[in-house]
This record gives sequence, structure tokens and C-alpha cells, in this order.
Amino acid sequence: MLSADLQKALNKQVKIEGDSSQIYLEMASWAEIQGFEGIATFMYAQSDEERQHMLKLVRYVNQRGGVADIPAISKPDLDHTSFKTLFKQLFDHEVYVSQSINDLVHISLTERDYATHNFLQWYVSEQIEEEATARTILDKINLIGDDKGGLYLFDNDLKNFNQQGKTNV
Ligand code: OFO
Repeated sequence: MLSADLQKALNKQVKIEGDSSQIYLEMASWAEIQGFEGIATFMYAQSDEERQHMLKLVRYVNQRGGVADIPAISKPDLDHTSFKTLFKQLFDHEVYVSQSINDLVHISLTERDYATHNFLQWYVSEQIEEEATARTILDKINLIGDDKGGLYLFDNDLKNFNQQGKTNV
């Protein structure tokens, strides 16, 4: 059975994962309107992944005798001045998510809830991957700058990113 504190912390993470899904969705839609099909495809897929992260938590809380709290949808507030500002926000967000997972791991250990600790290890690994992906994308964007040709090629690369097992950005 989950403690009240751990349930609260896990439910907070449910909301964070839901917010992540909305952030990627917002970026996907924006990129689509700008004509960047590859970036849009990548972001739509990431948004779905984040929703899965949220669902996994919801099911876990309920499975452990808790009550999952389904959050309201928040509107993302992103700066679209450039791709650089956009992807920087994404990277910062993933760092924030990793920190939040670390805090959860800490609480589970403090409470000696080893089942939750074990459950959270999947998120720990996932965040390593997501942070690395966001960092790689940001590095590329920093290199490309405002070069239209570079952006075109980058967009093409991202089109196949999800099928390629996230290796070739
Ligand atoms: Fe849920 O992994 Fe990113 O935020």
C-alpha cells in the first residue's frame, strides 16, 4: 500500500508527464504549420510517449491501492521566437522532469517502499534517453542556426527518427 506522501508525489508526476505530452503536442502542431514535417512527426510521437508515461503512473498508483489523480490539461506557454529558443525550452523541461523523478526515487527510498523504487527505475533510464535526445537536438540546432538548408536536412533526419530506434539524429 502506498503512503499518503508517496501517493501525492506520484500524482504530481502524473501531472508532469501529462504536461510533457501537451508541450510536445504544441511543438508538433507548430512545426506542422511551419511546414517542418519531420519535426512534427517526431514531436507527435514524443507526445504519445509522454502520455504513456502518464498512464503507466496512473495504473501503478491504482494497482498499489492508491487513487490516481487525473489532472486538468494545461496550455503550454512556449517561446517560438526561434527553433533554438523552442528546443532549449524542451531540453530544460526534460532536465526538470529528471529532477522530479530523482526526488520521487529519494522519497521511495526514505520510506523504504522498494516496490515503488523498483517501478521508478524505468523512468530513471527513460529520462537518461530523453535528456540525451533533447541535448543532441539542441546541439544540432545550435550548429545550424538560421541556415535554411541545414534546417531542411535536420527536418528530414527527424522524420525517420522514431523508426530508427532513436539513433540517427
Ligand atoms: Fe516522460 O519523459 Fe520526457 O518528460
